[in-house]
Amino acid sequence: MTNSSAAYVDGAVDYSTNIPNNIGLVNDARVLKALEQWHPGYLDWWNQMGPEGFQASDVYLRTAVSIDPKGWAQFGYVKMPDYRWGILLAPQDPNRLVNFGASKGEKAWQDVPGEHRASLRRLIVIQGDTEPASVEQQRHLGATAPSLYDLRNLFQVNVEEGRHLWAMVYLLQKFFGRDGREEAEGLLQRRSGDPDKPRMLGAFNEATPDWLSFFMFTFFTDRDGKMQLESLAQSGFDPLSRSCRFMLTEEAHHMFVGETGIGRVLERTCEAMKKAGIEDPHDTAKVRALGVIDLPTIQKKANLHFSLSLDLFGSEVSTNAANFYNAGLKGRFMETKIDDDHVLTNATYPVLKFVDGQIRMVDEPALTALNMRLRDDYVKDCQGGVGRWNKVIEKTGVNFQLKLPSVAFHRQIGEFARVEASPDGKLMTEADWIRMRDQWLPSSEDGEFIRSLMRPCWEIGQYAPWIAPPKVGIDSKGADFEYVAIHRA
Ligand code: BYC
Ligand code: FE
Ligand code: FE
Repeated sequence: MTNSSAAYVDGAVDYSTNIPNNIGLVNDARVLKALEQWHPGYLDWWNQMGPEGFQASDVYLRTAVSIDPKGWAQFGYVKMPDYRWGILLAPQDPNRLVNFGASKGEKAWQDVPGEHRASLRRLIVIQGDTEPASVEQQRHLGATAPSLYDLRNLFQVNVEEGRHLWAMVYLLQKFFGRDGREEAEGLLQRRSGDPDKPRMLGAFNEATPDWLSFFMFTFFTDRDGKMQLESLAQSGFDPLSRSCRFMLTEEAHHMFVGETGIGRVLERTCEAMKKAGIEDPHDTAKVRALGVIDLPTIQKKANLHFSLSLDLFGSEVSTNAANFYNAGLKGRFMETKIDDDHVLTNATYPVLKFVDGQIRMVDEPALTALNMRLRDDYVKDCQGGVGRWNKVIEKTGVNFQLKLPSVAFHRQIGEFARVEASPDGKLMTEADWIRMRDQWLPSSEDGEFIRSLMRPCWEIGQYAPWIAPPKVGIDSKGADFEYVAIHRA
């Protein structure tokens, strides 16, 4: 950490201004002032819409103190409203180029190219909008946390999503003048689920009613965040790229919370079944009587959150996506590792479509198929995690496997928005689908059962009976560390 002089060590975070940063904000009076003016509104938003009831608690949080991957985090007790949200960008590479699209080979842009201003602003605003939305969706969960460890992880995710909002607001304030300031204001005005001023993307207006949903959300929806950030990290607009690259280092923890959260639920359920001698995972009444979440209900939650997250990729065939790529604004997952011309004007990509009453693969121009391509990469990434969950089940000897549903199942956006399909991809009439709905998605009865288990467990080292303790704690602490010192507001 540096002292309050104007100089700052590259990579280290300057805490001398109100807004911690590693970009020499102290020398950029205009942007510093704009951010300082935005700051109180942000804190109002946090106090109103952030985690309910724990603002006075001491939370064992990680704060970024450097962008060096080996030493960027510092742990300590913080009251959330005092968290040092700041602006952190990955280091600049002076030789970086635009790596794809019509401007491929140019030096990466340090400023916004005039002709791409509107597209870029839109991408940044949409990205920015999801961050506070997720905090709003999760704000009631503290009251039913299954342990102090989980409570702390929830709050860590929440403060970092808050920081991701800061990351996008910085770009708006620095590069988009007056309309950037208006958009930054708008990001504090919209509210998840509010019919009059909803958040921009569908999944971010859904409820996160319980901890099973929270874990599924951080597994499936934060993973969309990862894929989108990876694509934006390829951007020819270098400040966006650098910003997203740092955000990705934080994203890894969010997905860890989701994956291990569900893994611990599976472990607990399977152990309880084994101990009680229940062989049939579908005997839900017996399993539920043990006070654990039956595996078919976990599958239904996965079906719901996977399908909601698939909608976040937009239409399979999209001229927006083609334009973003062509303009050098948003690339593909692992763009620079792909062996092709990175222009794609002559390439095709197979897209799953609904044609003549059937689901079929159709070759489309690769440029317009970029959303489909990113979604394919996403599905592969999800598949890996589901495989790891199935290993947890297998190890206990219970005979059950979780499966990702078909991409045609339960969709609101794109090719499959107008058809009904089962989780294994069979097309069906709407009436049949409605009849089967509660077999495939959480029913109100499932919701009530889960809610009945959601009792807070706030004693140090204690875990709610429906979830196993973690194998390791945070920052080399044990499962019995006091991760949150609760002082109720
Ligand atoms: N809901 O050509 P289309 C994260 C709109 S998550 C509502 O099909 P496009 C996080 C679309 O805006 C990552 N509207 O799609 C996770 C367009 O409207 P206009 C967030 C939708 O534009 C957890 C129209 O439909 N980041 O970070 O190619 C916790 C036609 O669009 C939806 C990004 O998404 C929808 N689901 O792609 C915290 C990256 N889908 O223009 C955080 C930035 C589409 O006709 N965003 N529409 O008015 C993008 O790259 C693109 O906007 C999208 C959509 C991929 C979202
Ligand atoms: Fe985020
Ligand atoms: Fe996240």
